[in-house]
Amino acid sequence: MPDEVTPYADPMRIDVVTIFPEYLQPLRTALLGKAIERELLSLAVHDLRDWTHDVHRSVDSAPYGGGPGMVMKPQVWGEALDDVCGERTRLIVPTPAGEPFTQRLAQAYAEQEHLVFACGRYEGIDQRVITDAARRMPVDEVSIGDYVLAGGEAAVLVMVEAVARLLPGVLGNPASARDDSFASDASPLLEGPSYTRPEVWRGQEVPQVLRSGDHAKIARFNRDEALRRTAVRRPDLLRSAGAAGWDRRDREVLDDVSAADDVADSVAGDTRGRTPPCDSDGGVCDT
Ligand code: JD8
Repeated sequence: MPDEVTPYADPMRIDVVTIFPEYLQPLRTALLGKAIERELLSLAVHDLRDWTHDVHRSVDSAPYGGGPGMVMKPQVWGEALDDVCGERTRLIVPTPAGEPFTQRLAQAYAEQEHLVFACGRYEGIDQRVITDAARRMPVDEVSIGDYVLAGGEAAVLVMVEAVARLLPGVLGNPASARDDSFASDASPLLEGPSYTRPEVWRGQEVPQVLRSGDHAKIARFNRDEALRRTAVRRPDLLRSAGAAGWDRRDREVLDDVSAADDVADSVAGDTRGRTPPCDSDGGVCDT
């Protein structure tokens, strides 16, 4: 455990509003649970139904214009956000129709004093709740990926973990956040493969260079592995980085991959992301 970190003047405050408060309980475990205990951030989870006034505590009604499902009512959300949001609030509304959540956005959120997450369910939240809140505070409609969830809670688990690990004192070794993948345009590469003891496992040997102690060779090996993996799994990241940042060896590695790619495509079709079967001598396959 790193030496005691003096809690910062005002650690970040996070509020979450949802009709399933228990869904956010995992945020009080592991790394984030420790950070909350050490007051490096504060977390409050609110039940939206606490702002209903009818005996059925209803939060949804039929959509105008027809269509499937139900929509969450503006009045309940309006009262809830009036109580939970303040002067320094940035409101984040998860939605599949939102802007992509990225490491860059996580870094921006980690600079904020107060984040409020509004978890929708059903077909979503009446849009006037977002436009009304935007009259008083910055509001982000954000998506964590191009797939459809049943509500915003799972997205909040993802975003709060991505933000909280960037807060001062949360990670034992802050360096591990600094060289995160996606952390900045300077590092558009995916993480390469990792290995630990034993040296040989099920006939697979840890690459010798990693046991050589030659830090320059190890750094070069890790970069080559990260380049290959990124070229195969996320060529879009290489394109967005542009060729300026590649040195001669980088280009050699990337040329090999695209050459191998063309062969692979021409022979057997696309192997993206799937670990090809290891060749017979049990050596570690490079992907
Ligand atoms: C919030 C309601 C469900 C969505 C009808 C299914 C984020 N990447 C993401 N995928 N899905 C969500 C998400 C889904 C949500 C809500 C976020 C509130 N739903 C709705 C529209 C279609 N049902 C998300 N972030």
